[in-house]
Order: sequence, then C-alpha cells, then structure tokens
Amino acid sequence: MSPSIYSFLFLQLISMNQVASKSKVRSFPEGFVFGASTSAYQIEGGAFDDGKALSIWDVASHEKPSPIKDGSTGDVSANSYHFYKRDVEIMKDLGLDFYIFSVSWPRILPDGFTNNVNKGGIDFYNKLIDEMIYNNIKPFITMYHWDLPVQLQKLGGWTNPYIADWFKDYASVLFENFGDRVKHWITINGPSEICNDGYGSDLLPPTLNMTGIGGYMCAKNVLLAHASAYHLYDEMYREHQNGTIGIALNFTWFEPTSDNPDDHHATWDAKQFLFGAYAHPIFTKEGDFPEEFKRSVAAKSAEQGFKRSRLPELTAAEVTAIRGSSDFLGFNSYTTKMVYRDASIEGMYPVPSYMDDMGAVIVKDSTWPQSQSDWLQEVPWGFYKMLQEVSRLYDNPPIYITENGWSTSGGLLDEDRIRYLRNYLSALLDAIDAGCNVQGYSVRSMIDSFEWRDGYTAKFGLYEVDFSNEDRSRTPRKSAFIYKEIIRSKLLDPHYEPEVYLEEVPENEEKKDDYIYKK
Ligand code: GBH
Repeated sequence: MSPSIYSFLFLQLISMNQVASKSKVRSFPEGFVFGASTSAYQIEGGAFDDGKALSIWDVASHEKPSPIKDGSTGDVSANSYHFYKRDVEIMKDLGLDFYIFSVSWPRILPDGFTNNVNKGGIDFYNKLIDEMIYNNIKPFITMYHWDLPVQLQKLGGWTNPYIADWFKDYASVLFENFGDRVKHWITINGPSEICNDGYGSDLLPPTLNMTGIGGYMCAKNVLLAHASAYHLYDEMYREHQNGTIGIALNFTWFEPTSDNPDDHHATWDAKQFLFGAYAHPIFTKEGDFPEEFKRSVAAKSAEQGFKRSRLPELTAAEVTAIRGSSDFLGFNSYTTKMVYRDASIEGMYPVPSYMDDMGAVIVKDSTWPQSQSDWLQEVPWGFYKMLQEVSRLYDNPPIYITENGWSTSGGLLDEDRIRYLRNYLSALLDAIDAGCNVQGYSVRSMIDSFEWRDGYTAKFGLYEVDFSNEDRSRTPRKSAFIYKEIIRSKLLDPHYEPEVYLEEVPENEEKKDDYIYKK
C-alpha cells in the first residue's frame, strides 16, 4: 500500500473513533464502589410502631388540607420497617457494595433527648444492619434526613442553638449502638433544603416561613451540629471504630442565561447562597460563610433597618470547629438550572428573604428532558461541571455521590431512567478523568418511596413498589437489570441489553400474571 493510503486509513480510523467515543464501553476505576440510597420517613412506615414518637413529617403529612400532592402520608409507605429483609435481598440481587439509609431520630429518641432511648428503635436498626453485614453490604447511615422529633421542633428545632448539643447526644447513641458495624456516617442530608425550604420559606416542614431570618439561624446551627457530631466521633470513637464521617449537600449546577457579567454574578450568588453557605465553612482552608454571601445579607439587612446582619456570625472558635469537619463530601446532585439577574426583581420575592438577598432569578430550560418531578431535568454536562467546580473550590475532597436519580410516573420499562443513569455515569467518568476524587456512586432510589411533597406521584425506584397491596411487593424495573450489570462488570456499556427483564402485560392482553419476562 502507498503511504497516502495509509494516512487515509489512519484518518478514517480517527474520525470513526471520535464518532464511536460517545458510545464506547468505559470502565470504572479500581476500587470504585456502587450503592443505592433511601431515607427513613420515605420508606419505613411503622410510623407508630414499637415506641416511635412523631416527627415533623408525621405531623405535616396528616395536616388538613394536606400539603402533599396526592394527600398521602408515610404511615406505611414501602413498609421497610417490616419488610427490611426483602430490601436486603434486593441489595444483594443488585450486587450493591453499600446502601445508604437514614435513622429516624424519634424512633431512637422519642422525646429527642437521651434520657429515653427507645429499645424498639435500636432493635430495628440492629436487625437491619446485621442482615446487611451478613450479606456483605456496607451500611452507610445518614443520621438526619429531615424527620425531626416533634418535641424538638416545639423548642424551635434547627433555630435553637442548643440543637448542636442535642444532635451530638443523639449521635453518641448511634455510635454507641451501631458503630461497631457501621463505618460510614453522614451527619445531615441536605442542609440547604432543611434551612431554606423548612425555615426560610414554606416548602417543607416545619414550614416556618420566617423568610430571611429563620433559614440563616438554621444554617449556622446545622453547621455547628454537624461539627459537634464530627468532633465527638473523632475524639471518642474513631480510634476504636475506625470509620469515616461526612455530610451530604445538594448541588444543583447553575448556568448563566447569557454572557452578560450581571448574569454571571447572579449565577455565582446562587451558588454561594445554595451550596457555598454550607460547603465553604467545612471544606475550604479559610472556613466561615463565603464573603459574598455575608456581604449581600449584611448590606440588605442594613438597608432594611436591621441593627445587625440577619445572617448570624460565626465566631472564630466556631469557624475553627466547623472547618475541616468532614472526611468526605456526600454529593447529592440531580439537575441544572439557568440563572439571570433582573433589576426589576422587586415584588418577586418576600422582603426580607434569602431569594431577595440573593437577587438571582432561577429558571428551567424547557428544552432539557423533563422527569416526572417538576424540578428535575436531565443535564449530564451540568453534573460534570458541578463535580469539577466542587473539586476546584473545595480542595478536591474525596466525594461519594450520595444521591442521583430520575423520576417517572411509573411502569417497569424505564428507558428514560436508563438513559439518565448512563449519561450521568458517563459524565462522572469524565469528571474522574479530569481529576475529581470520586470514590463511589449511589443511585436514588433503590425502591419507590414517599417523595416528600410529591407523595407517591414521583417514582424514583429501580424497583417498583406496589403501594396498593399489603405486601408492598417490589418488582425490578428494567433499570435494575442495567444497574446490576454495571456493578457486576464495572463497565458502562451503552449498548448492553439485559437477557431477560420484566415488563407489564399490556392492558388489552389476557393476564396470566401481571408481568411477563422479556427476552
Ligand atoms: C432529594 O432532594 C431528597 O434529598 C431525597 O430525599 C428525595 O428522595 C429526592 O430529592 C427526590 O424527591 O418543592 O418543587 O419547590 C433533592 C433536592 C430540593 C429537590 C427540594 C426538590 C423541592 C422543589 N430537592 N426541591 S419544590
């Protein structure tokens, strides 16, 4: 062959490769681990069983009129309180390395305090943990996923500075009882949602709606509570129990709507208000709330006639206690939003409020694939950018993806969830290639569950749960077979088709069983 033919073939190969690169099989790094996650109020049920007291979600979901989309509650939910063995079978079937679940504070401490430790609660989590260990699945415990004991809410909940001590005491009960077998701890899930949605607006219980004030008080106390639990573990338990402890924050990627500097500034502000407020104090060398965040709230507060900033200060000792108080970063991330600055923002948000302080308008791009949940769209490049930004801003911390997933309205043939998972996992591999220190990935959710204000209308599970039958039977969706193969092979193969999977029998076909096996 002449040299020119060689170079022609060579060019052909390069261009084929480029086309193929999007659909090539990619492998996960050595030691990368896979999991799935849920939370107590979302799946347990057993809301009134064996000495459990009420949480703010038990109360909210029973309010009339109901704040929940379908008027449902988590009273029974997937009934994992009774069917936890079935859940562990699923973990085993998927081949999970780890499983993230949360502990219900009022199941362990009905009054919120340690004078009354509920044996029924301790027994339940012991049984669950033992079953997992027996099946070789690592338990990751989230200590707090939104279900505060009602007794503590009466005292102001996350606005009461004493909650740092209450949380630390609760944490000590968990370390004492479970720390021999549990080596991964997540103190608090989604502080921004707890504070902004629960105290700074009326989106989530306790729907305090103390806009511009409650959310900031909560932010400081959540950080201090987290740090107290971290230091307790570090000083009292780590040496013997040898575990690791971190926090899980929600990261939405924000993209400016234009190249206009104002829109870029607004985007930066959105980042600082919605995740920097928590990540900066813990994961940067200087610690404390981000400067721009402090400055914006202080300026607005002064303008509005407050004698001091509505954002409480962190003392030097508090800054030191919070700084570095996490062995890893739990990274919850689902989606991306567009941001711009609008000078005529007045009237758009309550005054004072964090939205008004932030001064940014956050919108969806309707061209992105939409899930069943209003807030959730598929934007894998945003996931990639978010991972890169977090690694850059926060000193490249070890990251576990603690939540990522997609909702549908139901059905076993969830091709759009499969596409979402593959695209996000591919973006994750790109982030690892770019130097991000991601150690593991946990999909949300393992099984369908009570999705907070959306009730049971948004299905996040790799397994469908039949909420209409007593057994709450769990059936794998097609995505479960795909995820299982990813875990087994440690490969992301965009063309893999499971040999068999289940599919519902169409309405008009004669029913033998509810499902048929597909080849
Ligand atoms: C996650 O939050 C939760 O941590 C997890 O428990 C849950 O399973 C998952 O969402 C899916 O529901 O009320 O429409 O104004 C992800 C971040 C922040 C997204 C709050 C929804 C409320 C939007 N969430 N947000 S809305």
